[in-house]
Amino acid sequence: MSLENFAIIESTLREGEQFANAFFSSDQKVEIAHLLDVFGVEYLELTSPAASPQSRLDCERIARLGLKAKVLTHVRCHMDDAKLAVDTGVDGIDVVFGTSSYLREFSHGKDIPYIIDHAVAVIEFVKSQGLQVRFSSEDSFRSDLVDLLTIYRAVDQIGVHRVGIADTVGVANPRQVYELVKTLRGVVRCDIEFHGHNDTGCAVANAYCALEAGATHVDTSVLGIGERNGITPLGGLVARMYAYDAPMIRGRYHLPMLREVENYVANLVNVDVPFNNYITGFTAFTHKAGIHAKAILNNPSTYEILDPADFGLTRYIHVAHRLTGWNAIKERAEQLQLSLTDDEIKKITAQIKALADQKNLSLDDVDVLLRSYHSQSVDAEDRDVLPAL
Ligand code: HCA
Ligand code: CU
Repeated sequence: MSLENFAIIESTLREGEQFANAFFSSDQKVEIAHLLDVFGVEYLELTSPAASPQSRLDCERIARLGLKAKVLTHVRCHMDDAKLAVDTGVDGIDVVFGTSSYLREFSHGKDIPYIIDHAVAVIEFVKSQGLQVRFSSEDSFRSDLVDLLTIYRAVDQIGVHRVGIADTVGVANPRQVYELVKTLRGVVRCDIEFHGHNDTGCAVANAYCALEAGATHVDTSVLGIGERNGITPLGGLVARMYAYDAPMIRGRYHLPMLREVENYVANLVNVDVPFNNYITGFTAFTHKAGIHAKAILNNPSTYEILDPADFGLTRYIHVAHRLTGWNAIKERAEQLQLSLTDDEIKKITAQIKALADQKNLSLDDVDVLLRSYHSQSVDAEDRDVLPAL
């Protein structure tokens, strides 16, 4: 079943290059490729060698790195581009054609028999060179279903390795993705890839539903960077799949690398990792309300489906606010190695809540209170044991 056998096609070096702020030097591309390879993605997809002379050189360079990940490049469904791509030494070629009525009318103006003829010629050529080949239709969700299935059936019959469904404009919802992939699963024998844009925030859910319906490959990019607001983010897909089967994801990927590759890419494209980012956002493992903090201290699974330690991260219990509880304050006192009775902790907690009603407290404010309470109680004990002078 695909949910266990899925593979990631990491497209930061192709779709990600289409992000507004992206410019990757050759060395930076190599570094991204290495980081993603150590993380363990199964495929890397690179910008077409037809895009520019440097893009061609970069394809050749990355294809020669000897990475564990298979290296793919992404080209239009043209024989000239396919020849250029084969010559770069990559492991496989992803070809794409626009099949939607919009693209057929306003972009390339080609009809379905023309698309099939070209696809068949390009696929047969790439296969004859001993490379893997995938055929995908741009804007699949606004393509006519009969057209789409006719094209996919034709390319499947000549032995394409994968067909791709692309939600180019981010219009699809999870149920539509499920239905289209399920229908396609009944028509082709080859693998099925899903590429989803995130314009309406469905890219992770759509990718997951594609896998549930029988897709085998999902396209991602680091932090989701790509055209407009991008595609399924690598971290988001990993979080989703971890929630499905944590041991499988822990076994397959070197999870602590996620933050490193995200920070590296964020810095290159001049963006901050969002506060609410999957896994690595700065509040992703912060617990605040007293009830949450108490339960988390007893058993982290109460409010965490992802274990931060698996990603080389730590949880944080936010104690300095009016929603706090005495269990959280007690934990803080223990961290500071201040021994206070439960009654004392409860009194301090009440004081913290009263103060936090007046102003935004810092952890320092809490620590000062805990320390001064502690030293008062130690003084009091000393007075009790010392003989009065
Ligand atoms: C684009 C092309 C693409 C290709 C996806 C694919 C898309 O519009 O830039 O090859 O499956 O979103 O359709 O990224
Ligand atoms: Cu895209």
